Amino acid sequence: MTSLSGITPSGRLTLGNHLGALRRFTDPDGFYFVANLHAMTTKHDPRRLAALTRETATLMLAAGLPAGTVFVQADVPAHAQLAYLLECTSYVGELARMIQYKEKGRGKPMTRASLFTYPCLMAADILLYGTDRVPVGGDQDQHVELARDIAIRFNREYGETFVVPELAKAALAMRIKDLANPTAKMSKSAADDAVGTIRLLDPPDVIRRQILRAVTDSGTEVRHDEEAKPGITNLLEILATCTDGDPVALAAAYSSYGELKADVAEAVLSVIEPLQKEYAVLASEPGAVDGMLAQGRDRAIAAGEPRLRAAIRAMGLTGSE
Ligand code: AQP
Repeated sequence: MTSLSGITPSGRLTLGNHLGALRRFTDPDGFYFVANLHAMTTKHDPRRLAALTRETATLMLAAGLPAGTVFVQADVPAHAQLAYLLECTSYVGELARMIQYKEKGRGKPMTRASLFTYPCLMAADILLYGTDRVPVGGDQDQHVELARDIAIRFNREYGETFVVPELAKAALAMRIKDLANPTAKMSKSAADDAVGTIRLLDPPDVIRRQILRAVTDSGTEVRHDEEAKPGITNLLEILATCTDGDPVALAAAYSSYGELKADVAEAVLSVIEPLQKEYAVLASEPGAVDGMLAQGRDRAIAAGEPRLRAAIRAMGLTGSE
């Protein structure tokens, strides 16, 4: 089984990125990449993108992923090459139906073409490595379905080339919410100074303060209730995820919001501080990080190249026998 996942360097990584993704990247033979090509679907600043790409890659290594499993997407040209071939097999109609495009780009004159074709790049990411199961959150289901359709159509029209991936739904559809607005997802592209977003590399005292100031709900009872108590429910879910506990059972242990917040702060820091220590070590050894990323790049190139070549041949692009 091939496991593959990417993180877009569209902001400084958050607690949500760690609990929902990084921490779950556990396959020592997996392919984990910084999806920097995906970070250009909206206006971007090249220097900031380069800095965020490096920070994200270093955090992935700091989280314990072995050298050789982590790479930067743009370092592996096959992603963009295959994406173009897949664009040539996709229809404007199906891309126009993608919710993300409809919500973020349709009808706006300055929408980049790459926002429209982004699902083809995502299909290339998946299909290049023969990925059979794609573990993604609910908001990406539609894109994985499209990757399946593209693979099936390609195999039918040009011959058996791609593994058709299955959508692997997460057992717990985990969504860490913004601490200041607990009905919205915590997102890395929020403003840098957004108080509800916990950044993995913020100083511990800043993180503690943010948690102690998290928006709570009316009343005083600590209860897991998404509808009536979204703030407290979010804090319980963060605590449960950090301590491998059960959010509903954990609620019974608390008689005040203050006690709960204090424990959430300690639990979050017990997850984040070791990560920050490892990050500091790696950040002080840029040559070592370069070496690990080069290993990841070379392994990804070697793994992806045969399937790209097969697609090129199948589409009649070689010009030779
Ligand atoms: N709040 C969250 N709770 C749980 N998991 C989360 N992830 C992101 N936010 C949360 C998971 O992190 C990975 C990152 O994927 P991505 O970078 O391609 O994009 P995303 O899902 O759109 O992440 P963000 O942080 O919300 O970025 P922006 O603000 O750019 O849209 C995914 O596995 C995701 O499930």
